[in-house]
Amino acid sequence: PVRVEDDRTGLNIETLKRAFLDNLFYIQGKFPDIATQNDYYMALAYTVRDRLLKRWLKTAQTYTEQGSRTVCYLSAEFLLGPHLGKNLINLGIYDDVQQAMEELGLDLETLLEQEEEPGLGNGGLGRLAACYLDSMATLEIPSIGYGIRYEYGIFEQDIRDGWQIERSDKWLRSGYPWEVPRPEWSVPVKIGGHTEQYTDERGRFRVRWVPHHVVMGVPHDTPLLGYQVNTANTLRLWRAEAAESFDFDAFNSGDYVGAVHEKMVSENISKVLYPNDNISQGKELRLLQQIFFVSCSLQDMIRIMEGQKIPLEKFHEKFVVQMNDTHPAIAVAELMRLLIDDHCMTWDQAWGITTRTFAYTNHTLLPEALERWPIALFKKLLPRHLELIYEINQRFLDDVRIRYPEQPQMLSQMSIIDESGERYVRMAHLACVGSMAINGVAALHTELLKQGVLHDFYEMYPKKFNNKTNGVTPRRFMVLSNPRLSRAITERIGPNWVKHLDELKKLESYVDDPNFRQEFRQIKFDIKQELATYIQQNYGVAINPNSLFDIQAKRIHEYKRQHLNALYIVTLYNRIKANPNIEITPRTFLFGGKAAPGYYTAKLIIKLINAIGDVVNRDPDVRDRLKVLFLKDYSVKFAQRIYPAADLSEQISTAGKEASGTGNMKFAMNGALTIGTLDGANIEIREEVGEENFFLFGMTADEVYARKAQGYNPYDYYQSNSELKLAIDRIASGFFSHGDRKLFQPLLDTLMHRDDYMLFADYQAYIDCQDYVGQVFQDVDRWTRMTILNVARMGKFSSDRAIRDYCEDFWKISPVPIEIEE
Ligand code: 26M
Repeated sequence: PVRVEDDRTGLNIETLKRAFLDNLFYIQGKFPDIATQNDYYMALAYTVRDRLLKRWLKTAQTYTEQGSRTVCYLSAEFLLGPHLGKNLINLGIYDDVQQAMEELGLDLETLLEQEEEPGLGNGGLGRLAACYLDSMATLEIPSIGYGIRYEYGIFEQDIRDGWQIERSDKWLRSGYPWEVPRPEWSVPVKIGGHTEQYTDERGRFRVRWVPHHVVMGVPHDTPLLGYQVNTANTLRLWRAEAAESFDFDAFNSGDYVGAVHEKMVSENISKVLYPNDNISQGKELRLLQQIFFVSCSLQDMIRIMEGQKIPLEKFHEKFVVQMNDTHPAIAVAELMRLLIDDHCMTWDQAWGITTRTFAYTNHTLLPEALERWPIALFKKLLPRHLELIYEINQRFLDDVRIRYPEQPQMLSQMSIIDESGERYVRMAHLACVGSMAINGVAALHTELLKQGVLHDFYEMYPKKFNNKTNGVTPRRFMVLSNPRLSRAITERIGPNWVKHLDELKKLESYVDDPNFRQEFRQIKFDIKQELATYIQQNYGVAINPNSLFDIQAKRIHEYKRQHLNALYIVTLYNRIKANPNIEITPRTFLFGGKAAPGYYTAKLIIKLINAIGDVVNRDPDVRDRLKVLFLKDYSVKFAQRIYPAADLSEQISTAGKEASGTGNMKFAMNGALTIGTLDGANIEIREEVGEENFFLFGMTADEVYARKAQGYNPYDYYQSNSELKLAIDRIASGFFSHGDRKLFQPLLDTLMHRDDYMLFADYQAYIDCQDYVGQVFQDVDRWTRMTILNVARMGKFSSDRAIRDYCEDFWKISPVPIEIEE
């Protein structure tokens, strides 16, 4: 082979070193003497990218030649995390690259640290999309992820004086080696204006949409390589750009500055990720983002079909389109528009295709998160879509009328248009009507959907409903993030577990093996010590690696109840103050997570945790038995360090509120035990690991509803529970706020008089359970046994299992292996 060829594909250590130095010179334009760590990171990233390319192109070529059926995963968010380490793992060259770097006097860990992750998501929903893309590639499932290339991802979080401060996330600042722009496949997206009816040359009734303006979507592609396979699928993210010719020639000739302003407005569409998680605000720009990426993606699918000479009538045979929540649900109307207006299909033909194409995943039951758009806004931005939605709705309501002739209230309940007050388009209803399949993300969640928010749709279309319990990728969240644990596992049961996570079961036979138990404990201890060093260096707080590391890392939300955790800390502190010699298990409470910038109560919870930490960490009476830290700027990168260091995973949402949770899975896979409610996937985790290996507390979802129905009065709990009263009073007294009694009053008032998330009702159960956790932790043998069994029994929660289920049940897609001749 030619020398150049070999440098870009070869995997042996000498070649890797040569290729790396070559990229340092020709891409970064640096000699080793003057190169920064970032230059070295970039050189290595390009070296890895070169090795992805032949697999990526071969994958694309194979899919094109075979005209493979393809999953299109539509998501407003993809929270990928850093690429470099994952690609080294998936290529199987992590150790060799580590050695190559060492031989060049560099430290791979340091280079991996350089990578700025694309934070193009808020939390669970975006991260789930990323895990699913990893599993689809690993399972050799043809797939395309479609989304938005936000210029600013999720904000960077800083903590000042205990408060969250947001800084913009300039993730593209130092260059991003993992994408390839494809301007030649740009597509136009129409916005605003009006519609006109006309009769075409063949005498057919048609509608023409005359937009107010047009925005271009420019695809930026990232290859996503699977684990130990040649499959590298594509993540295609759209960047908004002004349609030059449109603005400059047709309309604004003469008004140059006006035209540039238009350009700016167009490019705003992909400027920033909305930092809300589980709350929808009905902002115009957000609706523009949705139609933008959905229209680009559907047009792209049509282009792909045309390229493969597949007739459009077979759209639903070529593609299945999975909608990640309702954020892309406008796709139902957009596909209808493309098929009818642009490709001349009849209504019935277009509807037949549409309803065989889409599937919809619901991720939340919280009413404030259900998306609805004011009709007026819809009409202004998407006049043609509104007409189509009215038509879809009318035909749908005809079916409802036939199904429920005696129940006229069903019409208003199920209508895609909410007409109870100001009129809205209900996106979940549109998604349900337009999809062949509807799923929740954990068994309980799916049941609650069927009983609650989507009950009427379940009655009408029972066969569409389906549960798909979430999963996470063991490549990133075990092999990459916890190499020592992974090696210890592989030494015992071989390497197959990485692709077949059920094989972790084989670890059960080592649960009494003193050797394995010792190694398991040692690994956890060493990782805790490393985190302790990091915390000492970055926060100046000394923490004891022998203490119980009790971690809650997730978005800050009242329903997730970080403040319940805080109440336990205050309770422990009160016990120590009352009796300084009391025996308690030393604990380190760690928190991480971002609050939506406009969510005042969530920000106050962050302040509360920091305020408690400031007092507790310095109080000599505590004698280092408690430490409380809020770790700033929680991200995928940081999550990978946190999970392996945890002893206890806090999954304490009010039952019925957390659709699934996925952090719960990542902690447990890394040998943490869970303290949790019967909510989301916790239920299934507990079922798998065994109830004796899970710390359960609190009301069930049914009990929550029943208690609310009875009339819940949190104040009664406050008055009758002395420890609870003491904890609340301590906070209210200004003890943690330099005497300021007002600071936490809004939070305490809500708790005492509303307590929507029922912290007080669960308080005692939580305290008791936490005390019990503390006791069990003292019994090292028992604890170790429990953690090993947790790891051994987590097989179900691989995203590979989830993806296989999606494939079998509604995608109807099987693997397409990619052959590469060496
Ligand atoms: C909506 C409108 C405007 C701006 C933002 C949004 C929005 C963004 C993200 C709404 C919800 C968003 O995410 C919700 C989410 O992350 N849900 C979580 O999904 C996980 C994966 O299924 C589950 O594990 C979590 O339980 C669920 O909370």
